[in-house]
Amino acid sequence: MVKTVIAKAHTNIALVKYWGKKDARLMLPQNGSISLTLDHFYTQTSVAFDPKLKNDQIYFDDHLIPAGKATRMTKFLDLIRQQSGQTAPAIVKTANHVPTSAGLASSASGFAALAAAGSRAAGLNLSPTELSRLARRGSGSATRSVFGGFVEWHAGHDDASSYAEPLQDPIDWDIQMIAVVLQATKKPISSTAGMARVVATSPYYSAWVKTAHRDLARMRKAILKKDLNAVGRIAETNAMRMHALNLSADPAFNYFTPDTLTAIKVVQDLRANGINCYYTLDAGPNVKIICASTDTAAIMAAFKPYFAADQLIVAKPGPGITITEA
Ligand code: 2P0
Repeated sequence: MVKTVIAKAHTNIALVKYWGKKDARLMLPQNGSISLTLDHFYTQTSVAFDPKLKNDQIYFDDHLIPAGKATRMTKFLDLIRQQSGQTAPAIVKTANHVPTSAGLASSASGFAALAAAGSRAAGLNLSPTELSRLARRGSGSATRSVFGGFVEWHAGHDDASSYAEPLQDPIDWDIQMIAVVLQATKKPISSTAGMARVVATSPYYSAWVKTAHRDLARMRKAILKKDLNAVGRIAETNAMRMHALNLSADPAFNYFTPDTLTAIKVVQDLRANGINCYYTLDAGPNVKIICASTDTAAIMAAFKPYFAADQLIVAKPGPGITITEA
């Protein structure tokens, strides 16, 4: 009988970023990273291996993706088949639960959900660490989406040693993110290609790796002390250093839009006025504000002259992956 397995994985936002690989095949990062898993944005994916199928069939939001347009996912299914001995093609149905056109749909939640549903459907019963290692082969940031709360991905030096584990979950103190969703423009360069260019051409890359190690140690302490200001300060500086790498690449690139800079300025002004909030940015124009829930109203009010209310989405810390068999 064909077994269908459904997995739900939440996206995560890095507070100390992953930006560069030392092994592209094994997806080993140059440095470790720390993230916060969010409750608001997630991917739900079902997988069934069925010998009656001729090829893998992949549906995104009920639309069948034409063969050849989902090679990253079919290659990942090949990896699951290789690990499990399963030989049948798979039917995959996946849906991203993010606000329409938020641009926050992420390979992190996507590959974490596919790893969990796919491995179980293929007959594997992986431990959380093994699942994190498998998700890593799909997309680096997916390594962390296996877990909830604050999560650290240990860079490691080979396939066995590069995995994530929870740093703090559940989180019993007041920290959240507000995503500022900006007009989507065409991404100048994918994350995968952007980070590869940076590693190959930025003269500052070795300084990044050095400061990232320092940031990891400081971030672990800040999380342990439940110190919002320290978490925010370290995350903000780390994010801007990541973007400085992009500006220092050859050829240079960046993910900012004019609205990105407006949102950053609003956060800086709020802070100058005594509201403890900080920003971080990933490989896109959206700004994520790190703050306490008690400051939500003040932050919303400050953004109101510049952005519509529906461009601001409050996200709380979210849970780790869940797997169910249909
Ligand atoms: C992160 N980002 O740590 C960093 C910060 C974006 C900025 O991981 O090539 O989709 O699939 O491993 O994970 C986005 O890149 O790249 C990312 P691949 P991924 O969250």
